[in-house]
Amino acid sequence: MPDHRNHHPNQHPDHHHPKPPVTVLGLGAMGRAIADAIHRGGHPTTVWNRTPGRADALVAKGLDLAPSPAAAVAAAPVVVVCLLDDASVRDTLGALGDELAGRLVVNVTTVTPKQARETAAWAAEQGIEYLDGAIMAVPEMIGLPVASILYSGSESAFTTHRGLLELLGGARFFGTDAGRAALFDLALLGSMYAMFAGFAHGAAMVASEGVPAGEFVDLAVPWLSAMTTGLPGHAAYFDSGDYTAETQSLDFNKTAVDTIAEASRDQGIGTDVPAAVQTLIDRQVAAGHGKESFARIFESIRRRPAADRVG
Ligand code: FVH
Repeated sequence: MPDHRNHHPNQHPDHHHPKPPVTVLGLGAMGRAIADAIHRGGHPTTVWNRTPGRADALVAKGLDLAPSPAAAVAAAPVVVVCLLDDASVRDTLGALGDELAGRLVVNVTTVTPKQARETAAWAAEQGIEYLDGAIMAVPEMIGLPVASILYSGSESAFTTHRGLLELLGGARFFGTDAGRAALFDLALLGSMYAMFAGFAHGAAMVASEGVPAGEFVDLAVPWLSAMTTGLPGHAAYFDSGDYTAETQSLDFNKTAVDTIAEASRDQGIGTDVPAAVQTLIDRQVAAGHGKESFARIFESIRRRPAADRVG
């Protein structure tokens, strides 16, 4: 686990131990937070952004603005890339193979595991050291211990530059397969989006009778928090493949979720969220697993469903 004992978000440069220069490509909300944290950590920091003007506040703090990606790359041995998506990374880095050769690229743009692996393979061909990063934080959290960033790819880069990486938040290495951090990133984000969709559905249900979400949330937070204590039990089912139900069978939960869908229709709201859960349950029930645990919905997801195949 990262060690934050010597870390403070407002670190200032130590002139006795100068830190290596760092370049940050991309000054969206996240790129700006990253560049600022790195600069506060004492690294001479050069930035570039496609659209001019987004660097003004950083330049006022002493960061250097490069006129082009090539000039930005030339300014530092470590290049942090924080762009919108994989396409923008390709747009920006694609023509910079020669300039980037011999440097380290830390790509914290959200990408798929496949895209991360492809970028890592491209980097290896160009003689670029590559570390893929997945940010589990919003910009306001960058530089604070509560921020968590997952890395995979070059282990030596992770080890050598750990101090730099920990300026952004907790840093955890997931192995030399560059796609691994992205895998965990999107798995966590997927869990989060489903939870938020569930909350939105609940809020819509009470809103149908004039209850504000601000009132509903007071009940939802402790309820959902309590329910997360069941996750390790679900994980045990998933890992063992033994779905013998002690309580809460699929049949039992089918009744509950069907009732939620019916109530949603009665209240005049959409049923997309419970419908998704109904689909997962129904596929298992149809295959004869109704007496097994609700956790068996994992089997409806873990292999891409063919219309005629379950379990
Ligand atoms: N912001 C957040 O809360 C999330 C937290 C989790 C991780 N994400 C990921 O971080 C990446 C950057 O996010 P961001 O918040 O900085 O995003 P934007 O503010 O929208 O800035 C996008 C930057 O990308 C530049 N850009 C877009 N397309 C191109 C392109 N074709 N060529 C060069 N640059 C491009 C854009 O430039 P501009 O529009 O200002 O010219 C911004 O610098 C992202 O992967 C999140 O998923 C953040």
